[in-house]
Amino acid sequence: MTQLYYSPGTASLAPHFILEELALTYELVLVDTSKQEHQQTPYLKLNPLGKIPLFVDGENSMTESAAICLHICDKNTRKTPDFFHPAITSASRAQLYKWLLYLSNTLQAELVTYFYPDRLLADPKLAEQVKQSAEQRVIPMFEYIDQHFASSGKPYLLGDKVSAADFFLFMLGRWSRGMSKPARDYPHLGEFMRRMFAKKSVQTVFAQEGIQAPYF
Ligand SMILES: N[C@@H](CCC(=O)N[C@@H](CS)C(=O)NCC(=O)O)C(=O)O
Repeated sequence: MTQLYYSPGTASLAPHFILEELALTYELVLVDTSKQEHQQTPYLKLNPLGKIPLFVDGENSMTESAAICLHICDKNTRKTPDFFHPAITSASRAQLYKWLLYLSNTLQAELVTYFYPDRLLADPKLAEQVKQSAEQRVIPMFEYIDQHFASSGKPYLLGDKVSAADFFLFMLGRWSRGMSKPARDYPHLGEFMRRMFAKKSVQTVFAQEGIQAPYF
């Protein structure tokens, strides 16, 4: 059986959503960050980076949330008609790569700065300023995504069906909930957030991880 090492609400959320959406059998393993378990030897032996998530699939043990999402979909989506995992070399597959890499390289990276500004600084007094500037840089990213939904007129990033990129975006949009302009406040992106929140898989994952309101 596959195992997802998770901590509630973190970057493990996107693969967790997808495992549920695809109705797969998997084991959830809690890494208690409040006890610093991610920095202790038993977990570091599995994942020397000390980051969450970690996905174990037999002999294959892997990190990187977006890569885990792709791997799960590559192995499991052939018989799930409501979930869109485009064929390799198709135009939609290219768009899937584009969105997952844009989201993880650009938006996720900025959100990490927003949450951990002190890690960039020798002088912690500047942390609030760094956090606020990260928040400002997220605005044009959300505007770009909002505009994509406006111009495509489609409910999901790749069109009419949900894909891995949508679960990844929902996870990141949720992380913005404490910002002055969170994802939920953009007209089209906000609709997307509400659409994703209504999914049974998302509700199940929130319940499993003990996540409570405000959800996004
Ligand atoms: N690029 C990695 C980032 C993983 C990451 O930074 N995870 C955070 C949780 S969202 C973490 O482990 N934080 C604990 C720490 O940095 O001490 C991914 O997307 O999987």
